[in-house]
Amino acid sequence: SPSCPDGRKRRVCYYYDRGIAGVDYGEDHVMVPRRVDMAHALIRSYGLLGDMSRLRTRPATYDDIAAFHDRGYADLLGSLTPEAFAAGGEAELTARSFNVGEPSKPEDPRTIDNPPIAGLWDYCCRYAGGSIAAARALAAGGYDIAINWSGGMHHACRDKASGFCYVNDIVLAIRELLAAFARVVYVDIDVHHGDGVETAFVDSGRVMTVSFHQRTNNDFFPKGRGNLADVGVGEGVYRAVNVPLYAGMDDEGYYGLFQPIMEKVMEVFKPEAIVMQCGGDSLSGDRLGRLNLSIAGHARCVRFVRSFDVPLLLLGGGGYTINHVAACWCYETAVAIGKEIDDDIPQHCYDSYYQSQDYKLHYTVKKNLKNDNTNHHVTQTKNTVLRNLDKLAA
Ligand code: V1S
Ligand code: CA
Ligand code: ZN
Repeated sequence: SPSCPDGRKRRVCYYYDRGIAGVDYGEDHVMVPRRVDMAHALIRSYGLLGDMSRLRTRPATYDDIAAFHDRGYADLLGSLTPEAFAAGGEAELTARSFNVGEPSKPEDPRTIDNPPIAGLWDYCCRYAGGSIAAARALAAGGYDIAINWSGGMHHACRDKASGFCYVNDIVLAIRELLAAFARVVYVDIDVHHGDGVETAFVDSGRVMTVSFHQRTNNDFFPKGRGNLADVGVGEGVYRAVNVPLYAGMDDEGYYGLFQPIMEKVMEVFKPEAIVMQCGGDSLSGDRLGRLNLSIAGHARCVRFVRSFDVPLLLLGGGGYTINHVAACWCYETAVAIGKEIDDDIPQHCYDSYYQSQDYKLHYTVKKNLKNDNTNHHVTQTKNTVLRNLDKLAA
């Protein structure tokens, strides 16, 4: 069984660029890049840095980014400052045309999805640089698993920002992997649909994208994307997999879909590398997501993917209850290494953030949250996805 009974260690490399921690989306914004610094501090305090190679990241270059993104959009990202945006005129208009600062003035300017943040280009180059370097390390064959918790910005499009994402580091990393591997699977457990990545490879026969995501009244972000019936086009038919879920989904129901679907994906597509976006907003108690996964349930998916022993790139993504996210990514780092870690959080610089979870890594999930996923919905969804995947079987 691929449920990882081997206990075998993997060669793991880990990327963390301190320059990301201080990035500020704005006081009221839900995206807090400091959560990655919190995860890093936790990883260090558990002594996990000794079990991986921490490799230096080099910020992505303009050409790295322009390998996927529109040059006009890259130029905007490279030149925009909050001051120029605030001054109005050409800079503001151009930024808005690329969905930076929203296409039109929102009622409340404090809640712009993609604000014109200070140090925008530097931020993009740093998180994308980590994912590109991680992909290159896997492609070179020296490592089994590469980790960049600052990456996973799955909504960014070729020529516009979307959903807090400016540069799509995942697309850039997959393109690097395609230089060395024939087929790549992308699996996305962020609570939101991985629309930017699906769109980039929707007609590709070499990349299969799989997203599990929340759906509520058809207006959960990104609206209209990730329907069960969206299966890819042309060469990519049946190589886009979408698993919409309703609010309240628990560990058991989630894994009951994840396990058979990923097993079938591996069987029919036979990828040579896997990229997993581990967005922490699918965890119970998230500020945006309404699923009810525990850290153990989230990490069980990572453990299952790891068990196939295919070169694996682990990325971050969403996650808006920052103590939960940092605990989750620390635990998943231990899973990647193949090491058990104590539930008691060691004393470290951020330990006060974990008071509400009694200084335990595994916080308690909501007990009385209604699970809107009926058995009928779950079974129908699973059967439809498996039937589609069967069409790829030789
Ligand atoms: N849901 C949601 C949500 N909340 C916000 C938000 C909240 C506070 C702020 F200060 C700024 C923004 N934006 C949204 C969503 C975007 C979610 C992006 C998720 C990203 C990821 O986790 O998948 C990966 C990192 N935006 C919308 O719903 C769009 C609007 C439709 C409503 C909000 N306004 C600000 C823009 C338009
Ligand atoms: Ca997802
Ligand atoms: Zn998300």
